[in-house]
Amino acid sequence: ERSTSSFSYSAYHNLEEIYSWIDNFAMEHSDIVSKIHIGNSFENRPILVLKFSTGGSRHPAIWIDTGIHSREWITHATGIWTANKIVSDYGKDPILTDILKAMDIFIELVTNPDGFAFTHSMNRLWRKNKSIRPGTFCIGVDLNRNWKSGFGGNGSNSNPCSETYHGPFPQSEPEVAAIVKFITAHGDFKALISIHSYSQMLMYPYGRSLEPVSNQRELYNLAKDAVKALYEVHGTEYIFGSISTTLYVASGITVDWAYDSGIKYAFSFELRDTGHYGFLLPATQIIPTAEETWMAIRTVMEHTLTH
Ligand code: ING
Ligand code: ZN
Repeated sequence: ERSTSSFSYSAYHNLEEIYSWIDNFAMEHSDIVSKIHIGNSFENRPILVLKFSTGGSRHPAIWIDTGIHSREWITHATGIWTANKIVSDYGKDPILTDILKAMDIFIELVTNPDGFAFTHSMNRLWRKNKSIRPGTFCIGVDLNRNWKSGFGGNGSNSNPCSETYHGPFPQSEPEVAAIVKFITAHGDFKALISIHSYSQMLMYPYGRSLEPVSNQRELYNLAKDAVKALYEVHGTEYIFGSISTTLYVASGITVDWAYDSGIKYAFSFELRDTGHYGFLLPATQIIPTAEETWMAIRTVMEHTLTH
C-alpha cells in the first residue's frame, strides 16, 4: 500500500502491513511524525519507533511500547490506532495539544518483531522472542523478564524452555538492549507505558517485590483516575495497583527497569478482555479497546505534563 487511507484500523495486520503503514504514516505526517530505527531483532528485522514532536530541542519525553509479547495482538492494534489519534487530535484536543507542545511521544508498535512474524506464520500463541543459543533446543527469551531491574528474581525462570525464561544475562536480547540504549541516550523520559493483554488491569512498579515505590500514593491515585476515564468510555472495568500485589511477582520487567532508571511514571496495561477470548480478541473490539485505552493514556500523559 502507498497510503494510510486504505488501512483498516479495525482489523489485525501482519508485520509487513504494519511496517508499510508506519512508512506511509510518517511520510504523510512528516510535520510532527518521524520514524526512528533503533536497532535490529535477533532475526535481523528492523526495530522501529515513531516519534511525535512539535519541534524544539530537548523536550522531555513519554514512551509507549506495544507487542513486547507477540501474541497480544490487541496491543499492536491499539498502538496503531493511538498513533493515528495523536495526529488527528493534535490542535483540536487542548490537553493533547498542550502535552505535545511540551513533550515528545515515542511509540514502539512492534516491540518483538520476530515473535510477531511467527504468530502470523506458525504459532498464533507465541509469546517470547525467537533467539537461539548453544546448549538448548528451546527457542526464545521472555522480553518482559530480560531487564536489569531484579533480573533472575522471583516470577522469572532460568529454564530456556519456560515461557518466562529470563535469558542468559540482563538485556541479552537485542529487542530489549535497543530500548535501553535509546532511552538511556535520550536521558529525559518522564513516563513509560508498556502495553500487554489480557486481564483489564492498570499497574505500576514494583513487579519484582511487594516493596512500595517512593511515589506509590501518587501512582495509585493516578491509576485510579486513569481507570475511571477508561470506564467512562464504554463501561469497561479495570483493576489497578502495583504489579506484585495486583497480579503476581514478576522480575526483570520493563516498568521496574524504567522506574529504577528514574522514570517515575511507569505503567503497564493489560488490555481486554478478562479471558473469554483472551489473546484471540475479535477484531470488532479493536476500536472500542483503543478508544477507552486512549483516555487512560491521556490521563497519565496529562499528569506527567503538570507534575
Ligand atoms: N502478563 C504479564 C507478564 O509478563 C505483567 C504480566 C505485566 C508482568 C506487566 C509485569 C509487568 O507475565 C502478560 N499477559 O504478559
Ligand atoms: Zn504480555
